[in-house]
Amino acid sequence: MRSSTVRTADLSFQNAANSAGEIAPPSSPGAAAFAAAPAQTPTRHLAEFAKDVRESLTKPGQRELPSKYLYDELGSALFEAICVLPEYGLTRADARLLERYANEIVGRLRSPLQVAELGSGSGKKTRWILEALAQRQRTYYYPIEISRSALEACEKEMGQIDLVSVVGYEKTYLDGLRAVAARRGALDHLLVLFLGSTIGNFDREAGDDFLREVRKTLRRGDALLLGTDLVKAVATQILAYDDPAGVTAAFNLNLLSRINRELGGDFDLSHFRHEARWNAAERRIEMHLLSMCRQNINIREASLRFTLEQGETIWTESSHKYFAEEVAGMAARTGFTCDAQWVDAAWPFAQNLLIAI
Ligand code: AVJ
Repeated sequence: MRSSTVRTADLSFQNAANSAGEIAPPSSPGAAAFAAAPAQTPTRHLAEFAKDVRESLTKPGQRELPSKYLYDELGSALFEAICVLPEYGLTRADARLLERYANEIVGRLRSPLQVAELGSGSGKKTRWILEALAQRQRTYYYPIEISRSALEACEKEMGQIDLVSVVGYEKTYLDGLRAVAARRGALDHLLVLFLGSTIGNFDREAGDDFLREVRKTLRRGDALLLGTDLVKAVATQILAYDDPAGVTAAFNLNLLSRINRELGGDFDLSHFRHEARWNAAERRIEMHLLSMCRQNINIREASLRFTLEQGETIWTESSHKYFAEEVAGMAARTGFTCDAQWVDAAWPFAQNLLIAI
């Protein structure tokens, strides 16, 4: 049987959604699956963006911007480009492990199994898991993604796999996961995918909190496949986040252009430089935007004016790196057990299969 995924921008279908902007997955094989309507209006999105920008840029001490705002349409495209950089081995290691061990991973889980993915991106590497699973059962796949362009690409790609039905959720991770978990049948097990070391964007403590929240949405025996980039030589890690072609610099600087575009900011990008730092104490790469001179900034829609000193930075992202051995502890602290771990030899990266206990 063919998969039956339909994506529509037709407003009449969005009207069929409930107030939370969700549409129920198809109840019978062959029924059409529709992606969720946007959960928020553009104005609400903008008001929240403005508030987040104002709060993070006026933090005492180190100014910041939330990394989730790196991923507008251009930012998502630049991230896709980062993933094919020779210096950024992370995504290829992630994909290699999934390609190589998909059958083994899926073999450890019980049917009937539904799959949800947090921050699916374009979802290319997820194909290996879905294909392995579709060999034994019809599979419902729920990508959860705040970037609409990435979600659309993912739905298009995964909807082509036989016996896989895709229902996208344009929502934050936990809201999306709660919606997916609430709708499944009494006997359905859930596999949650959190790939690409996206967990690394959280501080270690916030990462634990997040895993606990994920656990709350799950039943005992449900699974979380967690991708973690491992600690490696510092020079290798720096190059991965400061590539000579300047793609990561463009990705970082685009956050300032996004603020200019969407919030009426007046950042002059030529007065900033991209910086990638290794923070050894926290075991993380930090991306910063370094102010090259003393400059006044005005962001109209955030009602914000401030002065950046020469040499001052805006901290835009953290990418925590892990020891393979520390994942079992993360699992134990958050209501899981680490059932299995697969590590890539060429680029130290681990897939960890966590089971809810
Ligand atoms: C998508 C968050 C895993 O931290 O490595 C890549 C994002 N930032 N290059 C990462 C990113 C700069 C990436 N994650």
